[in-house]
Amino acid sequence: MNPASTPSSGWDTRELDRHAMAWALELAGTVRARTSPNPWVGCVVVSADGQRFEGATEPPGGRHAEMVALAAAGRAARGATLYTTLEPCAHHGRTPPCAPAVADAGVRRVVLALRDPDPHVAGAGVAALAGAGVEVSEGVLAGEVADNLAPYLKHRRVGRPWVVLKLAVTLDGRIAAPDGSSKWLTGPEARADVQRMRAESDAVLVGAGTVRADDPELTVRAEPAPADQPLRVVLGRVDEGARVLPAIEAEGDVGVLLDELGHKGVLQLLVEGGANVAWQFHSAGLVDRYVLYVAPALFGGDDARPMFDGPGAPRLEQVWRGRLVSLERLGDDVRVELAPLDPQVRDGEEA
Ligand code: AOF
Ligand code: ZN
Repeated sequence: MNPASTPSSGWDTRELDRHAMAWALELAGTVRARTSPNPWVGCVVVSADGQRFEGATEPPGGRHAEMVALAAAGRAARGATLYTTLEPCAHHGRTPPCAPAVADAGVRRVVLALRDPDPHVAGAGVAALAGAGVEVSEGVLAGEVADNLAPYLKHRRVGRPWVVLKLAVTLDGRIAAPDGSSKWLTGPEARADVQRMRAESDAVLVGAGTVRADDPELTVRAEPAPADQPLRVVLGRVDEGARVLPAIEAEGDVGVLLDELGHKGVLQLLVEGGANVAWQFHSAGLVDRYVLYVAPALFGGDDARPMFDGPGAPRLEQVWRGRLVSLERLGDDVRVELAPLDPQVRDGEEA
């Protein structure tokens, strides 16, 4: 999508709002790996005479999306409609508040997808805009934006990171050979996708057993290199000289660890195995997304390591069932993304 192709006549307001918000969401996506612990926000300003200006959140300490778009619009902001994926802020953080700046620029109408659950904002931005006489429309593409911003929303609501469990498996559900080795099960396309997910994550976690078996570095090597490498976290103790060092060596309850990582501003934690770590997170119901890279390969026996090291569902009625989020071919491998069923649905079924 680009500004020039945006139709401006023959569409009703609802369609134009959705179209401009979809574009704002695309802009947000371009800065996904560079804003944490702040949200990645996209903004489009459409002037009264149909000119379009864009903005996306700058790295922490930099300008918010609305300020970038307003600066691009200059005087054309007067009488314009401003589309933003997240409610403009109303507080002084590292940067001055957006909502008063939007009103001062003479914007006539603000269209937003979601309110900002950060306790510093939480409706104060909408109130400031409405108080200054700016018309506010909420909820446009709310579902799409909520999916995109899920790690940020969870962090601000419950104080814990969004947990992605990533495992590379053979088609017979095994993640490592009997000797524990597991490198290079999947091909280059799948490994590039892991690099992308690492770049989007603020912390990467593995078990000490995986460190001993594979000696991983757990860094982002994809270009462009991120400003900050993700924090490296190991469950258990690591031998001196391991390539993963320096790392946080954690012990004890993983729920407490999530609270601690949330406190450090970790919005997304990528859990990369092995089987015992996967079991700890899965059995405690702490995984928000399961990403499995399935290789067209079979260990072909019962001695290779399974995905989960620990007791599973004892009876068929207790089998874990998820929702298929996406299914994609990556080279010779298949990427499967699953989400836990909506808690309300699970509660409903149990009732
Ligand atoms: C917006 N637009 O693009 C973003 C917002 O320390 P600061 O000043 O950068 O403020 C960070 C907070 O601002 C962050 O916790 C979130 O509530 C909001 N982020 N707000 O209006 C943006 N990234
Ligand atoms: Zn702001």
